[in-house]
Amino acid sequence: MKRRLPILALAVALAAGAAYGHDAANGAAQDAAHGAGHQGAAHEGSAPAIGHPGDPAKAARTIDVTMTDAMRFSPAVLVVKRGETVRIVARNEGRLEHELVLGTDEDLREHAEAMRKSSEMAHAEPNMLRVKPGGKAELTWTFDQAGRVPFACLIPGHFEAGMKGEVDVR
Ligand SMILES: [Cu+2]
Repeated sequence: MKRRLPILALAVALAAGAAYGHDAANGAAQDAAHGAGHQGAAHEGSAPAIGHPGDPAKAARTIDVTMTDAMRFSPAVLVVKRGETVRIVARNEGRLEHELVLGTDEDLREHAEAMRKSSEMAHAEPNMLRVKPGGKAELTWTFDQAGRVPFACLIPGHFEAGMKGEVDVR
């Protein structure tokens, strides 16, 4: 098993490159962030961009997302207004567990890597939800800045299969 990890990591790196390669500017930013990543705070410069946990009482609306064993979110692009607090309700229509994690591309990649090293890694953070087959879960988030906020299912194999989407903050 251990011998396979570098190959998996490479495959994921390639997949991530393919998935995000269309955005050259973003790719350059990621490269820059990667280069600077070990100088200090790992999330410096990236954390504020995705927003922060929202107060459920202030959620202006609910966005429904479905998750499937085809390793897709539907819709894959969620449009919100800058500053808006929304409740994201995810329904799992598959027979596998799925999750939805908000984060920068870099954060998601790092998190996916950690998940592969410890697939039973238990975690519960405000920026994520995990849904059992046939179930639903929700999170409330405030999107502070215009731009794209990626999200993905980081269960091993799912991220690599393209189970990702983004919030388009306008
Ligand atoms: Cu999944």
